[in-house]
Amino acid sequence: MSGAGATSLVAIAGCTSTDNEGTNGEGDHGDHGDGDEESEDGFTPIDRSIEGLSDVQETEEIYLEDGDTYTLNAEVVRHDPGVGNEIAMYAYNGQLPGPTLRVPQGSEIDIEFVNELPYETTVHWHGLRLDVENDGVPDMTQDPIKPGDTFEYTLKFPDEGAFWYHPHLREDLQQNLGLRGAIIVEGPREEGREWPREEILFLSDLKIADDDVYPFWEEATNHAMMGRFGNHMLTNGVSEWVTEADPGERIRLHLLNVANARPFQVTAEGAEHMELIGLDGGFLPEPTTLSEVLLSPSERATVDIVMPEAGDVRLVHTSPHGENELGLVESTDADVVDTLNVPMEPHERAEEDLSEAIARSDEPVDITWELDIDMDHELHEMMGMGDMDHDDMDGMDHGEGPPPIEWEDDMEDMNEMSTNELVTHIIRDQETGGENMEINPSFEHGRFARIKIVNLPDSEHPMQHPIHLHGVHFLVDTIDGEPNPHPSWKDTVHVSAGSEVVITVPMSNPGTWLAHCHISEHLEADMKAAFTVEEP
Ligand SMILES: [Cu+2]
Repeated sequence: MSGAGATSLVAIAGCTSTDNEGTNGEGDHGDHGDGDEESEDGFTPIDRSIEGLSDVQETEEIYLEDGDTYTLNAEVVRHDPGVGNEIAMYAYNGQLPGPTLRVPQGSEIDIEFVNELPYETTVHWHGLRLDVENDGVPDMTQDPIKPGDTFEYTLKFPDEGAFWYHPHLREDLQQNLGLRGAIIVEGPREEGREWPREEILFLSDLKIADDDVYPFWEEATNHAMMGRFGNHMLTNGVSEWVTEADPGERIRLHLLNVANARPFQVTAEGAEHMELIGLDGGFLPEPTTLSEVLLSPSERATVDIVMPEAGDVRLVHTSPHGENELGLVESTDADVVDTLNVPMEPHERAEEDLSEAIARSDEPVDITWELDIDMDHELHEMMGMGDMDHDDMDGMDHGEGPPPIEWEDDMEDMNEMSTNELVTHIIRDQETGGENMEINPSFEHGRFARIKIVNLPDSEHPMQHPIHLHGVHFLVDTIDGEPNPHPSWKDTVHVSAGSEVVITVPMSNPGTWLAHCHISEHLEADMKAAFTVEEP
């Protein structure tokens, strides 16, 4: 799957620094070699040396049982993600994606985490309703883990489904460079029912320039306005992901959007059909046949595809800007198998689980959050716009409100220079006017809170925001006043520009938790609030 074993390396242009500290990427990251240039604003590029790094490894499936301890590290590896030369990437246990953890529902597992990156990090266990001290939020639930230090996480898995883990410190660079892994929580499975073969697909992108990633600065996050959109699409860290299946075979795909900013809209061209089974951590009461599935950053979908009697299936990202191939399922020469009428593992449990939240649809909203942006005057000056009315800015004058989704970065220069020092993304409590970490409403344990999220259509740069709540799961109740056609427990809700959604959140897990936008650069630009679930 990777460039492992390649004998010739293409040196990164101008990079002459060496790492004498061994193979794990630790070392003096103050030495950037002669060729690394500061940005115009004096920011330092991160170390991109590949000297002495180990090759990336294949992703392993790790089966864990209740009470097990597993050791996980984060390190720098060398890998060609399909750009034609090896570059420095970040990996959990040397693997990209990191090891897949398969665990039984209801179990408890310890993770001994070792930070072998040259930077501080933490690990967030996305979607798990675990105890708050294990949630991995720096300066909130734990101190940042320094290079060389360890941290022990205790994970709990009350819910069946597909979850994931990723860094929660400089996520814009650490996750983008490869830190992500899947957690599959397996519930009880019924005798005589089929569970199809599963494939886990991490969808992401990289912004490549001059044979390496476009620079990341140590001191600040660039692309803070829109997020970093890549120009290379990656599935499981490679640009040409391929598998094989028999004609008529049913394959269960866990699709995870782990990009910084890009929304993916996935179709399965050539498939007999595609069924939506679940979203984020949850299952739908009934599978739904559909032609495409939209995933904002950190959202997941579990879909079944059924292979045609003849021919391959192409997994494609489609947007108004065109198509990108994400993967290929090649047909074998085997006889056609009929999986269309085989009884599948049922999820009646999902309906029962969700019914109490669905029944709250008529209840009033408890709090309303507005999504907004504040751009520094300096950014306007830099673009030569002075005090120009922002309605006149290129790409923002649409007459009938903003486009609901920004599919690509069509203001690249301005986006790149908008650091998180110049742009603040805002969650604002409509009632109190409190913004970002000034917000921390408290809820009684067991209460079903109703939160409305309004993505202001007339902000200075309206765009979609995927809002993620830690520690709890929720039902997306309505989207622009209409009932959600795909009810499921979720942990992230995509809110289009100019849209409003209402979510119903069972306040099930005591602690003070983060709620934030999962566009990595928006998180770095302060787009986060807290909420508290009281002790029972
Ligand atoms: Cu955002």
